[in-house]
Amino acid sequence: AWDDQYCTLAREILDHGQRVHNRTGTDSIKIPSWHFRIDLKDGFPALTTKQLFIRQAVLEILWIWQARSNDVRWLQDRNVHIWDKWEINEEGKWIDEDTGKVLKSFDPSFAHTIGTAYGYVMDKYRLPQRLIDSLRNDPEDRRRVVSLWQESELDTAVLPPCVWSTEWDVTDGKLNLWVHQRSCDVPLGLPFNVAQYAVLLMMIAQVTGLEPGTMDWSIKDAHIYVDQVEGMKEQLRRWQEEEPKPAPTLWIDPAITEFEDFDSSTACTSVKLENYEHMGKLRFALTQ
Ligand code: UFP
Repeated sequence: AWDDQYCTLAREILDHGQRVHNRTGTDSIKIPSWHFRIDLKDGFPALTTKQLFIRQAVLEILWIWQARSNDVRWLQDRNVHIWDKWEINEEGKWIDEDTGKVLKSFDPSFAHTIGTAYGYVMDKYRLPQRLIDSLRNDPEDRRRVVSLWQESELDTAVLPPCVWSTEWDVTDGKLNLWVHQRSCDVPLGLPFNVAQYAVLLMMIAQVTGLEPGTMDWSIKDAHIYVDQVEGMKEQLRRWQEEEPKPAPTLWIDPAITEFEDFDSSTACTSVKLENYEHMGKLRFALTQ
């Protein structure tokens, strides 16, 4: 189960990780790399040892892949505030929330965006359309790499992409995905990232007439920030001591045949997490 894979990684970091400094000023405990595989036939990967807020995760992936936007107001308009700390201000500055110091300067035309990252790159290189065209017209293709890591865009981005590339193949009518994450906040980022790419895999499979298959996930620098350790220990306690919950399923509106038609309004009505039992919320610090 996904909770087992997830908690095994967290256990490994706490037991064998190294405490290190990093640019955020909050130390992390890290391991160099990790890999797991999720088969969508085993249910939807929403953690049950902690409540997942799927609406925000789905809207973020639609912001990047469907709206192909870098504008943080798009998310704020839908009551999603996960990118607020990285929003470039009116003067073109990205500001440290605690000290008020300028962390990076941009052309003021980038106001209210995250610079040339994520949705900006998706749009500039027309990556989603190329992927869908290839899946529909050339299922045997072995060149389906979608890379957000574009060297020439990095200097003008607030943050280089964390989940930075995906590879897609079709085997026996199934769409399989490989995700590369260069840096992984295991308590906050990973449950969110896994769920949103699972949703994306199911959406892309539906509009290309394929079955969702497996999702491989490879991580460099898997870490837990030191101010997240207590929360993580509580989650591991739930995993070991409480009765496991069954994996939920994800309903996707079967009438939708084009990726553009998935609902990206605040209500996010095209997908619904069903039979989701979980052990309740856990709060973790979000490091800027
Ligand atoms: N991070 C994730 N997933 C994401 C995202 C950020 O885990 O989707 F956008 C975390 C990883 C790291 C921090 O803790 O955000 C990015 O910092 P850095 O660029 O120094 O790796």
